[in-house]
Amino acid sequence: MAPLDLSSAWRFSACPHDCPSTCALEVEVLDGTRMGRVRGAEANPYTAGVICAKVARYAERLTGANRITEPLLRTGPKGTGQFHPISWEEALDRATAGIQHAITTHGPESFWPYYYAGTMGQVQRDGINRLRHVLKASRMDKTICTRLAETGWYAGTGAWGGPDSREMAEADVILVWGGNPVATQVNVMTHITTARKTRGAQLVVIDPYRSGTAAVADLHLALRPGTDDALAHGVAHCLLRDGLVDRDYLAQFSDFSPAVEDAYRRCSPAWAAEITGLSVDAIEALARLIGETQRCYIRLGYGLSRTRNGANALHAITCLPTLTGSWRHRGGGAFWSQRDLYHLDKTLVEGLDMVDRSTRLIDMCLIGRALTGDPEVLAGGPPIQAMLVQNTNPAVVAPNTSAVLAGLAREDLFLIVHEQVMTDTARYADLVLPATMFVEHDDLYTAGGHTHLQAGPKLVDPPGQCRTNHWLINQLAERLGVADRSPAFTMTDVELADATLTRSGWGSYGDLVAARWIDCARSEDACHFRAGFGWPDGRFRFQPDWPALGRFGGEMPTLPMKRQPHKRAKAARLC
Ligand SMILES: Nc1nc2c(c(=O)[nH]1)N[C@H]1C(S)=C(S)[C@@H](COP(=O)(O)OP(=O)(O)OC[C@H]3O[C@@H](n4cnc5c(=O)[nH]c(N)nc54)[C@H](O)[C@@H]3O)O[C@H]1N2
Ligand SMILES: Nc1nc2c(c(=O)[nH]1)N[C@H]1C(S)=C(S)[C@@H](COP(=O)(O)OP(=O)(O)OC[C@H]3O[C@@H](n4cnc5c(=O)[nH]c(N)nc54)[C@H](O)[C@@H]3O)O[C@H]1N2
Ligand code: SF4
Ligand SMILES: [Mo]
Repeated sequence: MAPLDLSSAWRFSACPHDCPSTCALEVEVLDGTRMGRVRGAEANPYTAGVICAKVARYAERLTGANRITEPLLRTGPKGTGQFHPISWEEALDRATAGIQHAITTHGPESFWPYYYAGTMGQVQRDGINRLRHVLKASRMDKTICTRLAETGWYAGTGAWGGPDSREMAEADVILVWGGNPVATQVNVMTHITTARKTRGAQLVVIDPYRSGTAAVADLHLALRPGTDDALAHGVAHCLLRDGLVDRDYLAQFSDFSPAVEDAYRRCSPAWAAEITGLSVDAIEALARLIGETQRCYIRLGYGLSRTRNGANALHAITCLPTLTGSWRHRGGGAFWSQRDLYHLDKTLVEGLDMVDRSTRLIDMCLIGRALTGDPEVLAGGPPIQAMLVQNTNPAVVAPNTSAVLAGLAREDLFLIVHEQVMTDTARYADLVLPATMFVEHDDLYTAGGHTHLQAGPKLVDPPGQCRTNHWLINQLAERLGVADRSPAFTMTDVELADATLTRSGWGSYGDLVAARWIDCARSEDACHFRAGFGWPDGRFRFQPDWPALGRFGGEMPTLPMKRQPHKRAKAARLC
């Protein structure tokens, strides 16, 4: 890779958004100080020069009227957004006093640091956990986006990787199942378009809704929401009935058994049609397409995480390439995320050596019930009295909005929101603190949708008094008297990025900035599970050990056809 050309107005970065594409970016820096245009890196084989419209116009976000550029103190009732500016010194004093008061009066678990993935930067996103763990504050179960999908994927494969997403360009059939990449990760469409142009590949979309992706597909199967497991079982039935399965592959690489086969025998296309609302013909046609195409690439989306039945559905879908043996073919198999390629040692960033598992764990999706004092969610512990929110906007994105808003409006809750813009959540804060945007700080980025580890160096100075997440966490640690508990509390963000990379065997941060990215892809054999799946015996699990995968695993079906009970909301909350 060519070294960084400092004379150029075009510099390099990575998109920080919670989007599996994690695009390699080229950012124009005007006069050495201002952000100009943004474009996708042509040289990155996944980004391939394409980015979405919103990030192409990012400079507007940096300088938008909604940008917060100074610390703000609440002056009116909660939620009304009335604030007046204060100095950082006063803001830090007040933040420290508010957290300290909660800890003194109700114990450390009454402080609940709350975050998500507004930035996907490994240093800026996850450092809040370092403060949490050193204080023994309440822990947070990260359930809002991927939990069901990840559990369902892992249940069968025992691994977090899968066939390289660039191979979509070499597939003959691409099934986009529970995703809408036209809107949510445009780069998937780049590689699908290549396959369609060069190989005449067919695009099939399985989605209850006629999404933008469904609208451009060759075939759209609009099943009822939450019925994907039944569709997959119906397809499996046809594959077995019509001799389209690879018996040798099943024997060598899975736990396939007469009991599983017998269960599939009861999942006729008529049975699946009744549940999914699709026609028997459509299910039969899908089965033929999957059974007769070696290079059938199933791109799984996060939409399957949006239903109670999501983990079960995702697992049922991954059974299909196992039945046909298509996992082993280039351009074949199924793919959800490459998340485990990067093996980053996050001990320093997250304070993993300070975790106390006896501290209370609260499900982030239940923030409404937690803040309104539900004893079950509070697990018999103290009420939440203080929160620090970074990288998320729960007033809008968390379920049970009315309870969330009632909780955020509590007069006795001390709420600190560190934000780039005035969000609905920030409007409820006692203190709003101004945060940097990605080109204003240094960070490291891994990708779920592809295989590159990237650097995102600081390119311009932040406006006003915006400060990084890392800086704020370290300032609070110092004032709360715990900064001596981890070296990370006194490192700069560059030092922490550097130490994290070096400890993980990826070289220095400076090297990564110069190289722009490292392609961490595994060998083709490994990502196609050609020597076996992730479990110790190398066999894909048609019958997962659900209880070993999470708290509610005992309620999951043990055989195809026994569908997950829909009335039990808890059953879906695994892990
Ligand atoms: N109704 C509905 N609700 C949903 C979903 C849905 O589809 N519909 N999707 C769900 C899913 S999948 C997810 S992942 C969640 C996402 O929900 P959120 O995590 O809330 O989503 P984002 O908008 O990505 O990020 C939130 C905030 O982070 C801030 N931010 C970005 N970078 C930084 C930074 O460096 N520092 C600080 N301090 N702040 C920063 C942004 O300004 C933004 O306001 O929503 C979930 N909720
Ligand atoms: N522009 C934009 N891009 C984004 C985001 C954003 O806010 N805006 N958010 C980012 C985040 S945090 C995430 S997690 C990803 C999510 O991106 P995707 O993986 O595309 O997931 P979703 O958009 O949640 O849902 C995709 C599709 O799943 C369908 N779906 C819902 N229920 C079911 C079901 O039961 N079965 C099936 N088969 N389909 C179902 C929905 O109709 C939807 O069209 O996008 C990221 N990209
Ligand atoms: S497609 Fe996703 S990763 Fe790429 S620029 Fe847009 S938000 Fe960022
Ligand atoms: Mo998400």
